[in-house]
Amino acid sequence: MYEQEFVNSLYIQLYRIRHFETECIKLYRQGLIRGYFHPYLGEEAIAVGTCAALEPSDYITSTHRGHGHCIAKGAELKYMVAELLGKKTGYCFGLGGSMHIADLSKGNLGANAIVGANVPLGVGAALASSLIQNHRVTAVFTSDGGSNNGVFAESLNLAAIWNLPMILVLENNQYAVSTPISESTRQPELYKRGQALGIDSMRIDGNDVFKVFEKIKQSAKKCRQGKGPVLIEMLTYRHGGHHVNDPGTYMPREKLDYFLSIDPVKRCKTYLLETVGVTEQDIADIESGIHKEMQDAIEFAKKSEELSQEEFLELIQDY
Ligand SMILES: Cc1ncc(C[n+]2csc(CCOP(=O)(O)OP(=O)(O)O)c2C)c(N)n1
Ligand SMILES: [Mg+2]
Repeated sequence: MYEQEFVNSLYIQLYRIRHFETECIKLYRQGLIRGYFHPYLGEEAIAVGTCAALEPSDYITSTHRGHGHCIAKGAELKYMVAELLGKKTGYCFGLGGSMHIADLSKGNLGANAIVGANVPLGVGAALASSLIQNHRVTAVFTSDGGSNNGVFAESLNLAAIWNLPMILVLENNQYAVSTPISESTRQPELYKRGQALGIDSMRIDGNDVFKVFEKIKQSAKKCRQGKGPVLIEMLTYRHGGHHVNDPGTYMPREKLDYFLSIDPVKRCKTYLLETVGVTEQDIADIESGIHKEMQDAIEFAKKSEELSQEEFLELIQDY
């Protein structure tokens, strides 16, 4: 059995991401968030289990569906909401938006809207760690769609031949937009792509936060011993369409119901109640604390301003 404090910390992060996404979808529907918004609902255990198993100084690179990765790696909700609302108090001065959030102070090297493009960036970070021997591990989040981008194979091959300290976290939610993996590959067991390159690779239940934590912990240890990289395919499912305005009607109801029944947030809550022995009131207290944090974050973001033209021009001088 896991310690109460540890399970609480996982639940806090799972629920924080769940609530953040739910509230931000409302802001999106009010027209306050522009562009695309790809919810992480249903996949929270992957980000939370992974980042809980990393050291704070380790790195991540993230994707277009990246809010959960950022929060799990320690992002503050108020700067996240401000970024989504395009405000200058956001992580990237409101210039990056939903798909381009970075926070170098927490080792988040950035999300990326180009599917697969964060994989070579992660290899670069891992190569740097290997050369300067800073013992940091890079967890690269990618997706079933990302694994079909050519750069995926090239990057993994380099990581393999150079034994880089990199964990490829392959979030297999079984769709790239509306295309099921059965139509995009003949080999739906995506971890086998790592095996083909001589990489220690496996598939696990991506809705089980404890399993994710354990496998990442072991993999990070291997990486720090110079025995990386590792590829972990994490099987999961979105709770809805590809983005907020996609009703996801192509997703078979029984399959969605199955994944809703193994919802990662509910599973961790059940563990807290039935195995750790916390009370419903303890859980309600955690959740209301997060509701308050999110309310404050939304207020902070709404009150913040956008960059002025002068501020924008001054800022880009440095780049
Ligand atoms: C290189 C590239 N091709 C196409 C797109 C358009 N696009 C955005 S998300 C997406 C599907 C992504 O599916 P997947 O990689 O499985 O990630 P998921 O959305 O399921 O998390 C596509 C095709 C893109 N952003 N980048
Ligand atoms: Mg996918």
